Amino acid sequence: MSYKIGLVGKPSVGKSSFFNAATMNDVPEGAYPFTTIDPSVGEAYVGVDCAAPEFDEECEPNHGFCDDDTRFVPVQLVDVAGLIPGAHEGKGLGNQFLTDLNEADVLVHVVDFSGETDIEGEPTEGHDPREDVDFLEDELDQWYLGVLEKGIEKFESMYQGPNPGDEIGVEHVLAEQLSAFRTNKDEIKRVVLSLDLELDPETWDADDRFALAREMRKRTKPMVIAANKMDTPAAKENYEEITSDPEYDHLTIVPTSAHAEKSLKKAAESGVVDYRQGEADFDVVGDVSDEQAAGLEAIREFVAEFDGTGVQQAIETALFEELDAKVVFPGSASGDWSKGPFRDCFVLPGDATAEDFAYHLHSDIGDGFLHGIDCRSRRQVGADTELEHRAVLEVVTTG
Ligand SMILES: Nc1nc2c(ncn2[C@@H]2O[C@H](COP(=O)(O)OP(=O)(O)O)[C@@H](O)[C@H]2O)c(=O)[nH]1
Ligand SMILES: [Mg+2]
Repeated sequence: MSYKIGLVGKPSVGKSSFFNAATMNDVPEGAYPFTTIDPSVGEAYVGVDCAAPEFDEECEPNHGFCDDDTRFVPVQLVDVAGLIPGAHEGKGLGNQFLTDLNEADVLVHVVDFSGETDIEGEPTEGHDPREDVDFLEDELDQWYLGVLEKGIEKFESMYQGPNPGDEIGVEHVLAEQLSAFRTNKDEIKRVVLSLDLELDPETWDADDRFALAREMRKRTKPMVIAANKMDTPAAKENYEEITSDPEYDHLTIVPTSAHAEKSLKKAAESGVVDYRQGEADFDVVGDVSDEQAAGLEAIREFVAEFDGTGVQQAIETALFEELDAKVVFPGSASGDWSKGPFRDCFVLPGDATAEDFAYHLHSDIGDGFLHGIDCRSRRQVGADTELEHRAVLEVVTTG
């Protein structure tokens, strides 16, 4: 039931390293294409300010954990196998890759900003990361276009009935064909109209079809770029260049070093440093060799410059900004925390209402929904009220 964040990109960009750093699991890494054969699924966390202190409570998380008033809520991270050019035609792991990718709610496109891997993931120098960004977008767009064209074909071959009012709208047929992309006829209709097209595929030329495929992809595959290997000098240069290139304004780019995150987590695990994931600093608390100390100081400079290692930031940006999700805490307006204070914290779609939240808790709670109570203001909240990010809500039911 938890949200799925998919790590995508060509081979050898650091997807498995990012995955391991974020989940602290051990998946083989190395500069070989297809090291990761099956998508690996692990648990990562998004951090939010815990609501418990506002209520003078100490939270007791059922899932995830709380560290110094930051609540870490579990999400699933999927390390999708490396994508190579031509996947939409079945190359590499082709269609399997695309199927896995569809299961993700939001994507983190890991890009090797050091330029030390070519488009197929083989070692090189001076490769322009922009090519990788373009290639992934194009690969996805071609895939969408293929599915869209099948839908158009189906529509055009349909018998349209003898009376003008009997026709089936193209949006119905396309919605069915594109259903794996989690869209619907209303969204398709909106997109068609937003592109100044008519709801009649006979009037669409090749460019129109491509524009439609691309727009559908953008809407249904929200994505963050993790500019990885930012601990290398070449990556910093590329980062400067790309973030000031107006052609790439549409991207959300988070500078990351999977290596730095992994080193810090390992050092924290062995008691050498005190580090909370996502933070821009850490304390050395154990004995370290000169070599270790130098390594840690280099990481300290990095996290100071980029406001963290970027791994946590990329995951949180994907979920909260690109996907626009939010968290809601079930609460007690009367302060009855006898079942344990702030045990749960749920991730919900950005537009989730009080009633949606009730259904998320349990279908019986949704069915019996009377009203909600905002535990901060103690005000009553109606079924259709959209909840705020970090809302604390009690649900009052008939039962
Ligand atoms: N400098 C640097 N190298 C990295 C970083 N992340 C991964 N790498 C290296 O890039 C290579 C490919 O990493 P891997 O995680 O297997 O990539 P994948 O094929 O995309 O899963 C390995 O040699 C990693 O050590 C990073 O943040 N900085
Ligand atoms: Mg891998």
